[in-house]
Amino acid sequence: MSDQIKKIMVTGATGQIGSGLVPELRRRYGNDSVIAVGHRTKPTREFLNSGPFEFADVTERSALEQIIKKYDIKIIYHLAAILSAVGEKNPDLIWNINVNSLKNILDLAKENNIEKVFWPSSIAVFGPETPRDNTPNNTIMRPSTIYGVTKVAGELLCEYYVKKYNLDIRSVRYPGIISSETLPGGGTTDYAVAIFYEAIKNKSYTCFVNSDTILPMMYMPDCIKAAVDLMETDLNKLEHRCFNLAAMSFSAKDLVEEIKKYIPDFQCSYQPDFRQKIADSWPKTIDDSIARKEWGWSPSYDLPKMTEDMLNKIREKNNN
Ligand code: AKB
Repeated sequence: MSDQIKKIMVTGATGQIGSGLVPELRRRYGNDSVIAVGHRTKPTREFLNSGPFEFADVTERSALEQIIKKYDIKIIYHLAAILSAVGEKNPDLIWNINVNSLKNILDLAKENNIEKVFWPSSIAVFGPETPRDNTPNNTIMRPSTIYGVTKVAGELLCEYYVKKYNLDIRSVRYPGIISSETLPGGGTTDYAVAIFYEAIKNKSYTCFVNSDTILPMMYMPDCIKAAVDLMETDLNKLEHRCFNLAAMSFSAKDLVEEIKKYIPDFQCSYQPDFRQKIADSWPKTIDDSIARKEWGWSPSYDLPKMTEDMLNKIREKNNN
């Protein structure tokens, strides 16, 4: 059976990445082949009408199992997750969602002959002891956030299931994701999305990290491309299963300057909060040469191209 007609389940389907990935998977493999699974966020009518949607809590294994059996799922994108800033405020919740739900998915994958699993890791696996410039794929992973701890635990869990049960699990370490469609919820890199909405609406923004804070970021089309391309790569080509990804790195100040090219009277002030410490513990730039070599990863958007597209898309949305 080709991947084209295999049934795909996407958890976290109404979240930031899911909202972009589900339509792309439906476009590629057919609407009925992609089963979107969401929990709290109510899907839009457009989302509901474009293909199957199931409500389920990813921490309830039996609910997921029912969906897997009902649709004869063969491929899973497990995107449901809590991000860094919310995680710091609710460690029990983040452990339950990020680690226990992943274990549910991996156990179900083992028991139900799931052929491939995609699970997003993050640059948050790195910490203050990791080299911050050109951070290598294989390096010190001692994060100082609970979010980072759940991502390291997740990576190790995936590695264990690959080795012990011969599962095909693939993963990327996403940087901050910038998208015009859905707002992120509770991450440290969220300022790089909120700033666009505020620049258009109010011409001013108060940023919660310092102006010289540099972080790795990626625009949504590249984020989606990475997931799909990695999942479509022949397994024999992959020596690694978890990959650093880079697209662009910029400081908050660089982003402000870029936005000012389109909105010259935009003003940004800086009031760092607890998220500054998290940002300071993460890499500034990422070495993604292994992803480039093993599966041809190459991003399409840099800071200027992303900024122009974000402003156009948000303005279009506001006019509709
Ligand atoms: C966050 O800020 O928590 C996320 C991430 C870098 O994983 N965007």
